[in-house]
Amino acid sequence: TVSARAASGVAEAAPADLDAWRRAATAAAPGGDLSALNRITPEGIVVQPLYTAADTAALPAKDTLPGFAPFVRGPQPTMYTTRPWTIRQYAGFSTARESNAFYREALHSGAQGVSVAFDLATQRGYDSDHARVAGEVGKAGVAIDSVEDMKALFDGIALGGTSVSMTMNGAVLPVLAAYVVAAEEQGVPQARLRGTIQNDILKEFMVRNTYIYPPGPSMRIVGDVMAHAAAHMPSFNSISVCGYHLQEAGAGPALELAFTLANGRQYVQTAMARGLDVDGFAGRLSFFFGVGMDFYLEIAKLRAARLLWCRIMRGLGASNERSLMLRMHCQTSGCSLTAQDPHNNVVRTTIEAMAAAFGGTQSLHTNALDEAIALPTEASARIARATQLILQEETGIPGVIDPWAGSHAMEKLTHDMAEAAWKTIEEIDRRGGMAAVAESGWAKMQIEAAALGKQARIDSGRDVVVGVNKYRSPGETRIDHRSIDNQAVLADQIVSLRQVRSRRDGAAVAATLDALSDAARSGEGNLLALTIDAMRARATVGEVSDALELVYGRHHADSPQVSGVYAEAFESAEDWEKLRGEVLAFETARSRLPRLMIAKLGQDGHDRGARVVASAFSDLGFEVVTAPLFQTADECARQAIEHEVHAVGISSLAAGHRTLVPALIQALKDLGAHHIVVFVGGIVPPEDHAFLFEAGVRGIYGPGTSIPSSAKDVLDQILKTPDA
Ligand code: DCA
Repeated sequence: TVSARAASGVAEAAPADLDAWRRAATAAAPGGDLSALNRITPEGIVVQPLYTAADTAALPAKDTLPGFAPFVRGPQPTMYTTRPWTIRQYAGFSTARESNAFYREALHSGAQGVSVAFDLATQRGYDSDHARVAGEVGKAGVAIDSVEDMKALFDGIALGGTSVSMTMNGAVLPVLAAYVVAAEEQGVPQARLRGTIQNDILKEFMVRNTYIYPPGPSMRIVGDVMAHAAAHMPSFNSISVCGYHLQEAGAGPALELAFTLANGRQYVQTAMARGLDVDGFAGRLSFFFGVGMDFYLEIAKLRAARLLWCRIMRGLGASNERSLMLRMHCQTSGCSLTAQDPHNNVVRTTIEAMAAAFGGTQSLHTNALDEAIALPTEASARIARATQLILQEETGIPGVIDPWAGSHAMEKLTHDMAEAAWKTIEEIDRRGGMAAVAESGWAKMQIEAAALGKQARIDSGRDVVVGVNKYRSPGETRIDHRSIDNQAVLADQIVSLRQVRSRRDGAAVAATLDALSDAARSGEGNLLALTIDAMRARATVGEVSDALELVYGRHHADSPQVSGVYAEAFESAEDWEKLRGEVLAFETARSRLPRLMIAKLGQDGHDRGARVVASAFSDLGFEVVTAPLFQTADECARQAIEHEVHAVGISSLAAGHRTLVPALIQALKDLGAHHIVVFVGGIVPPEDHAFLFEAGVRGIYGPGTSIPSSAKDVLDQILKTPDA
């Protein structure tokens, strides 16, 4: 009977009539237009309101299994059912001793691996006592000058059993060498070390800027690390090819994916060109992706990453299954966090962490809720760690492998994401390959254009950020945050550097450093092996860098500015025209346009914010000078005067502002330039605001400030200040 069939569910299972659905949905869609329900991402991926079997019927890679090529469903046959992803929180600050205490507590409370953040001085190859890094020692990471610091960093942590990841690129040689020697002195030979070194210099040229040497020598260093690890460190991942920083700098998921895979391919080609057997090293390449708020697309991206890497590696002649398998670490998105209503960040991070788990990551960092403001406190780090522990141990999520597989939407989005990324990879090939587009600045400009588009969509309210451009809280939520006394860290480092230098055999150190310079000059020998000798003899990070700089020089990048993208993507014409009018009125009153220098001080090379602001201000009609990276306060003051600017905007993301910004204001005063207005953008904790205003800063624009509102404020401040 009919009722018996309905009770057994047969009646509900009538064959799908897609046309009938289309008619019904069209009638309900705004303006009777079904396509109005599609979302087209800024990268051109169409996200439909409904997916059916018709969308997936012709897809080639939808019926695969985990642990088997092309690994869409994950690199391991059992995935999290036998071993969940590694909870690996990126951390490091102050001295090695303090970071060590933090790691030990984290490992005791559920963390399963260590991930070291180094301070900017170390990342750029300077010893802590170098004059250029005075404001930054121990600030955004831990200060490491020698093997002694590295030993203190891992004191009581058994390096044979703990997998350690190190975010190090520019100064990869002395830092990895110090790690090898510290382990050796713990009784753990290189052959037993497990872990990962970032060693991804191409993305440094594209976005993060902690390179030291020019691209050519930098790629030799990458290759030497890969070759040494392939021969002597069989369980150590010699590279972590990073998309995360590309996403943080503004790339959408398809661009992040394309550039990351193309960078990975470039490293494989570099190693192969040196005669290494691809299957001898490719199994130890690893990847690192950012996971943002676009939930379905982020899962699709991670699945597509494995699919495409398998295709790329087959194309390069790899045959070992392990070489075809992409293994990844993920980090929830730092740039999705807000300084406003910071508790909402826990929710954002949880959603992103779920996307990473559904995407099949091997290792994960979850951001702490206060990371848009400062370094995590004990309490916020604990919540971030617990977010992962809850996912692993309370939700049942790890119990089903790749649970989104077979979803029409997820399979189609995985395919579309792969296709979009592949198109960009083909474009890169037409332009001469990844090394060429990283060096020419083309890659950087693609990312910057994406960042500007995003900023304009947020500023004009098209992309919603809850608590920032919609549903703003009337009051401010203050939260505790960690602050580092960098002067105290510096004093500590100076003492330990003195001890190291006084106790070592100076002639032996000099001989190892000479050998290093010789090898750099001749192109012979392995630079990592030679650096291990130098660090064992107690050379310092700065001395090793100097020995190479002597031959290679220090790289100074010069990249062109994107223009017009912000103006084009900005939708609220009325506000825009009003502000443009004020800029022109300024020109009439002062006989020239408002001129502004956007600068970063010290070793903080995260220049996305600076470049976005520079480009957007210039679209608004300001004359904008972008200062070179890595300047001292004095150098910056001189440049500002030379360029006759009305204002200097300092972008600070690495906590150097308390030292560097007052130094700039003092330098301007000393040079008689009282009329130049100084403002600060970036990450400045609220309790530092009064200090900076007192030092003479005229505006502070934190994350979430819309560019037109900061531009208006800057203009008003300049108007209040008489010209020189
Ligand atoms: N069944 C059997 N074995 C498994 C399973 C499973 N389901 N899952 C993992 N394993 C094995 C792995 O094969 C691996 O052993 P191997 O190295 O001999 O192959 C071991 O268990 C460790 O698992 P893995 O998935 O490699 O996880 P991690 O050691 O955490 O490494 C990886 C993750 C992405 C490869 C690494 O490069 C990494 O940790 N990156 C972090 C980078 C970082 O922290 N960046 C911060 C900015």
